[in-house]
Amino acid sequence: MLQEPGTPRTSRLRRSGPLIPDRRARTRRTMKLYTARLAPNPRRVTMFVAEKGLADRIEAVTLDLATQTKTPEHFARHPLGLLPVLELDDGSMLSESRAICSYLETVQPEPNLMGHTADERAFIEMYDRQVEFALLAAVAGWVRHGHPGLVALEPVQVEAYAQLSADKARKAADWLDVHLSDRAYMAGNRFTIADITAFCAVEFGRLVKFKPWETHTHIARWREAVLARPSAQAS
Ligand SMILES: N[C@@H](CCC(=O)N[C@@H](CS)C(=O)NCC(=O)O)C(=O)O
Repeated sequence: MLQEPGTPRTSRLRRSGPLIPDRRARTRRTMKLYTARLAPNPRRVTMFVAEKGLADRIEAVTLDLATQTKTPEHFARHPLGLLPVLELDDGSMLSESRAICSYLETVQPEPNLMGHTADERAFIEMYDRQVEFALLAAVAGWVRHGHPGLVALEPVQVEAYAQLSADKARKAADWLDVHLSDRAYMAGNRFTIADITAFCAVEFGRLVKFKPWETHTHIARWREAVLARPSAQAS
């Protein structure tokens, strides 16, 4: 809440902590990215970090999704016990892949991955969210309910839900292929965050043998271009 200059903070606010931590009041230290192998959301951020050339400035801490995310230590970082989490240099914990990327885009504006102008920013966000909700969510449902290795995260795996998610993922791939038929990348002629989200979703599907690039030519051409980027190899 905005306050008049000089207005003291209420004791209630002081007890629960400010919504946005006062970054000036703390000492600076290296940022840490809590991440996990193979998981698509942590990979989105790892790829984003690599594209920004920030890997040397952020320490990666790899946790085991099955055994190290529902612990008191990790609940202190993320109330739902999920990954990724970026620990900022003031010690505050930022989660949600897109929020982490927005923060990093501001800290390191170039190369631009989220848009310069109002139009660019809005359309890149639109594609990023479409791909997150239509493709990544479907692939995640399919893998979590259809792959035996995910039983630690999804103790009651529902076969029907895996099938429903598989159908949705295939439909999303059909849409993606048409979408990519007249453009090099998700948002036009340059690589953006929307390509990172789409790529991480498609690659995660390999766990259930979902390989839309084998049947969809535009996805195949686009995937080759993304695979060739150092960030794809580094994540
Ligand atoms: N909306 C969150 C999703 C985070 C999420 O669901 N992460 C998964 C890995 S991809 C996770 O931590 N899963 C652990 C669990 O479900 O217990 C984001 O964008 O970061």
